[in-house]
Amino acid sequence: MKLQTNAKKLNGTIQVPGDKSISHRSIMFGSLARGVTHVHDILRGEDVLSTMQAFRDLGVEIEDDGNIVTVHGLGFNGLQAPKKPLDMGNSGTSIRLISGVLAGQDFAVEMFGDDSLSKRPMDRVTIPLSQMGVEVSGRTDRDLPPLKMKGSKHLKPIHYQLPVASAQVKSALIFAALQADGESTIIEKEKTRNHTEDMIVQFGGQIDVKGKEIRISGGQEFIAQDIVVPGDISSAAFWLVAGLIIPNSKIVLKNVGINETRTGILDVIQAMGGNLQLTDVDDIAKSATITVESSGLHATEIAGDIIPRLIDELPIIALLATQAQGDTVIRDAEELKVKETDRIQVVADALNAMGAHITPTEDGMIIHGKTDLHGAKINTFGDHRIGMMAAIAALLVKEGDVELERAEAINASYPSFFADLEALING
Ligand code: SPQ
Repeated sequence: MKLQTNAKKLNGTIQVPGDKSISHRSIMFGSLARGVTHVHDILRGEDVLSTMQAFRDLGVEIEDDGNIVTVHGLGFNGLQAPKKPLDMGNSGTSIRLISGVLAGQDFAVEMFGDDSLSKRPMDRVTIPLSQMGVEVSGRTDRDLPPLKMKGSKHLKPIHYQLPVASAQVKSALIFAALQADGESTIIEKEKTRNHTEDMIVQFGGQIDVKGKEIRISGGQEFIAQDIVVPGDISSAAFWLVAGLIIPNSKIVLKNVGINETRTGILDVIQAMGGNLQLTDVDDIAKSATITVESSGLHATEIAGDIIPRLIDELPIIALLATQAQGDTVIRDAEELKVKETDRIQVVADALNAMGAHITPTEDGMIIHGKTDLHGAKINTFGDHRIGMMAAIAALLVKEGDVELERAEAINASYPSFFADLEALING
């Protein structure tokens, strides 16, 4: 599709869709709880729809009246063997977390996904799950999908130090540990998003978290809940950056999730001199209104334990850095290589094609700012965040067209993205 270029300003108030990580988990915990869970403001992006369909295929009744999603939980013992392979679409969260759920079920399943998911390594979950007694294998030595697995009703507890900073691996092991015979210990490499841990407590379960060490007992039961999903800061990130880099702009983002394991982008914006304000802060719901205005920006360094707090925002932060004075350095972000695309290479290639000066490195990139951007042909390669990053970059382009191939990838996390963009352009 042809993207809108040369925006004069962006103005208005946006409610971004529900948090993707919390939406996935609300379906999972709702299915595993006893009773009826209601989920308000869920994200109806394709990734979450994959999780919903997978649990329907496992026998869970899930209704959606367009407003509230109702999950009729079956408990850990009520899931049924699916009649066909489970389709995880584009969603790494679905396949990895559901592997942990199915680790404790004694039926055979197969899980597959699209071309992008079929290139993502699953060995990070299959290795520890095998140690717990699960039979699981994929393609090649990295266990690429499709995954074939057969869990066990007698899972061994695990004591495992994560070799990667990954909330998906941590969460898969937590779901397995919840069904194991005894207490498991999981030690994180870096602290990552903690929505799974939060939701265990919310659903009446027990988990002991001390810094990077998590202890969890098997044989727990959950009680159905009412969940309200806050707006996704990873979706809000596109408007935060757009508001900062497009002249004469002011964007107000209502009810955005500000769980501290996700707010690294706010720290980066402040470090770069961006004009950003938080109001209506709700400490219980962990949400706030965030307002940004066009700003002069300077380069910064992004590395270390902040990386997991902004991992999915790095593509759009790279664009932000192209509009900042000086060299922005991103390090310790090698995990970007195993996302929906190799986000180091694909981000650098896309923005360089538009005139940016980005040097990709082994674990990040160096962005030499500030540069003007021009027209180009960009391919998402099936990665929603590359598509949205390109759409925001195009707004800066004064000469030439920006053509986006495979733009439909954006539906994974933000189906109303272009409607919100139009509202801000006309605002
Ligand atoms: O679900 P998927 O495809 O892996 O989605 C991404 C994204 O950009 O939306 C990553 F590509 O988000 C992950 C995130 O990077 C969602 C997630 C979660 O909900 O637990 C955790 C992170 O992944 P990881 O590999 O660091 O655990």
